[in-house]
Amino acid sequence: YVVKDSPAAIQQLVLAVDRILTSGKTQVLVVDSDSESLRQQVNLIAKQRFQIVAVESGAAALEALDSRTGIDMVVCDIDLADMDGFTLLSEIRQRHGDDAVRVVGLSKSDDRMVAARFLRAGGDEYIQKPFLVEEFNSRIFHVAAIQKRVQSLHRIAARDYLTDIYNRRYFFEAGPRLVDQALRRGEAMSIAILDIDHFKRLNDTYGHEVGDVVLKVVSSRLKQRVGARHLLARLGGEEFGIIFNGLGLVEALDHCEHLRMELASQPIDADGEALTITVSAGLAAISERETFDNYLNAADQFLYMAKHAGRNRVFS
Ligand code: GH3
Ligand code: MG
Ligand code: MG
Ligand code: MG
Repeated sequence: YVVKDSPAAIQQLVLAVDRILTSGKTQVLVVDSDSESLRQQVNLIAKQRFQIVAVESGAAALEALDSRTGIDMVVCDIDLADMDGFTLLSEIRQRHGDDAVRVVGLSKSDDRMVAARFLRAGGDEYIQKPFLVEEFNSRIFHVAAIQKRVQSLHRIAARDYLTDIYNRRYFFEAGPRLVDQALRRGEAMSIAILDIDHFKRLNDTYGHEVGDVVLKVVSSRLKQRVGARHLLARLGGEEFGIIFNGLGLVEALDHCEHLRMELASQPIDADGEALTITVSAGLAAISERETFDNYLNAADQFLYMAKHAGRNRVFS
């Protein structure tokens, strides 16, 4: 950000910095039906500079998790007014999977089996009330650190090493889920495969390293153009997959045509050379209940036809 000498610009900068700081913070959902106890935990966790959402029931906790993305950790009393912590825990795991949030249970129960049962049920930590502040802080901090590592491993596992866009594994994992969801909601969706034309020739002429630069530049241009609403992945080599959320065939075709023309019209600066590259693409829209693989195969066949028709074109 460039700060010009104006209050509005400075205000904008402050907001941006705040957003960046907030986004990096661990978000904790604190659940306790005893408002005094809730307040105590919120105060302690706030001192660790975490962002907090506090609720007094299991139902509210589930709602908060459904509607707010970014909650990293749930700290819940096991004896809630509307449901017990075991039910809450299993609901969380069922709805959000094992890795989305860490769950810490608290209880003033003197049943010494509670901790064992909670951990066995998939909880990440258990804290006996009343607790030492030092112990509470340390356990919360420890669990937050584990969750940061889980998230960072997830991120790495989903990315392509060379280009840092999504990888093949993530594409094939997310694809069927997105298709199902779109069909269920009656929303449009299209799937494209893009392939750089004569990429082998480029490698042979300029070397593999220049080829890698081209892959990075093409990826970053595609990423910028495609945007966060859709899913872009490198499927392998010089081949990319795009899932266009909410776009039917006509709109997605228009989008792909723009991508194709833009890539063809902006040479890539690599190793002092201005390299003009083109791409071919195949596109299929989802229509009835078929599998993700079927749509992908259809897109692949259109790609094949685009190549045979002379490349630098989109077929659907
Ligand atoms: P077409 O227009 O039919 O797609 O021809 P093409 O040459 O682009 O396709 P082909 O499948 O024959 O060649 C793809 C080449 O991509 C071959 C391979 O060496 C190269 N390649 C695959 N992965 C990488 C990579 O990570 N970096 C570089 N530089 N090249 C790669
Ligand atoms: Mg090929
Ligand atoms: Mg190619
Ligand atoms: Mg290829």
